[in-house]
Amino acid sequence: MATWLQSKWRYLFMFLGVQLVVMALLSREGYHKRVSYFIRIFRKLETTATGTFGAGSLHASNHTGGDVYANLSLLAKAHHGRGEEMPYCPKTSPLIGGPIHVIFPSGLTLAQVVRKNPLVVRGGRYRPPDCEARHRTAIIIPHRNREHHLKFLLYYLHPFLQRQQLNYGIYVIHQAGNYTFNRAKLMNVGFREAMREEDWDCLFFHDVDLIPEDDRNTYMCDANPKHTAIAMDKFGYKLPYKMYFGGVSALSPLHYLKMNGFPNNYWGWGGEDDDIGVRVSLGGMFISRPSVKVGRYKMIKHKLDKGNDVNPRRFNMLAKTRQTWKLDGMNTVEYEVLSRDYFPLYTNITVHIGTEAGLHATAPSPKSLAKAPAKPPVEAPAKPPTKLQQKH
Ligand code: UDH
Ligand code: NGS
Repeated sequence: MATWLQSKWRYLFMFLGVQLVVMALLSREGYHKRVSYFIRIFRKLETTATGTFGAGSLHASNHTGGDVYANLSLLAKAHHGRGEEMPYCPKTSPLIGGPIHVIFPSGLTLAQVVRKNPLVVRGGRYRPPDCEARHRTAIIIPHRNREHHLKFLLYYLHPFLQRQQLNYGIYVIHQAGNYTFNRAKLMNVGFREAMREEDWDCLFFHDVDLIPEDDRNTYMCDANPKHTAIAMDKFGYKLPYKMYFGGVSALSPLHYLKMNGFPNNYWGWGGEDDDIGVRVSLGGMFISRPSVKVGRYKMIKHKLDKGNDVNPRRFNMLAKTRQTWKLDGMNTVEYEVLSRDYFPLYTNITVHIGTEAGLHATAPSPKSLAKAPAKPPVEAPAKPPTKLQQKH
């Protein structure tokens, strides 16, 4: 009995000893990490509760990704002044961090975004302070009445592009007036106006409500036109259909001209992105895409805008892209720039783009436009799946 008791105590002591050693190791290695883990959880709760970007939460990150501003404060310190002798930036930026934590709290102001981006200069331009960028990218954003979305996009996009060590500029192409919105025509305007200012080697056509969630999704052009918004949260982070070309795409000036730019005649919602996708192949090119792991975007939820009703003619128009792409596009775009403002975070170009009837003619009656030919489309090159068609 005594021997049994002795061995029982021995095992108990051994067990306690092991526990002590484990605890000692844990507190040496992991104490700091564990404390900051709990602080992060605490901060996340705080952010959700207050719904604002508080001083702490701006730096918070969690398992869904890191803080898009992490590392960037080092850049300001590394500023050498722009001498002739700057080396090229490395082929892969050392600032890239992978997944980004994206949230949309209500308290953010544009002034805060300006303060967070001290190296961005007039008109939303940036060049890496310590190396010569290998890529010059213009971001073109079609816009009307979406200031609250623009604020979030700017908050995330500026540091995202700085982490990629790009020479970049952000252009917001603002449609003047209340006539039906025309996303693709605004892109044509953006292309011409941005190229007028600088010899950009890549143009990103970017919806205002899509926030990239991984900075390995590099905003540089490929050998073929690139569609980058391939995994959006609203589509369950999957491509909704094979020919989908909406949301965000990247083309070099050469790609753009090869396909005669984008169509000018899609007024209202839908179909213009499918037309652009078809133009890529009609121009003798392919659609390139990043992997679904990095081509991830979070969409800022919203309803269909006033002045952007679903275009009832889109399927008939799409069926004719093969006949129309050379007759309508960059070679026929007509518009009038009403103002050009160099704001701290972007260049704003407000533009008059007219109506279906031309730049100065009175608008056609909505009834006459809604009339669709009785015959169904003969050829529907970029026909999306029935599920999506039925949704509209
Ligand atoms: N845009 C504006 N203002 C508008 C309309 C569109 O700025 O009034 C721009 C903006 O950049 C937007 C893009 O055009 O991100 C595309 O328009 P959208 O966001 O309305 O299109 P999306 O397909 O969303 O992303 C539509 C939501 C509901 C569609 C339901 C159709 N049945
Ligand atoms: C297709 C539209 C596209 C649109 C896509 C996603 O059906 O323009 O749905 O729409 N094509 C036509 O209507 C011909 S979404 O789910 O984002 O509203 O981009």
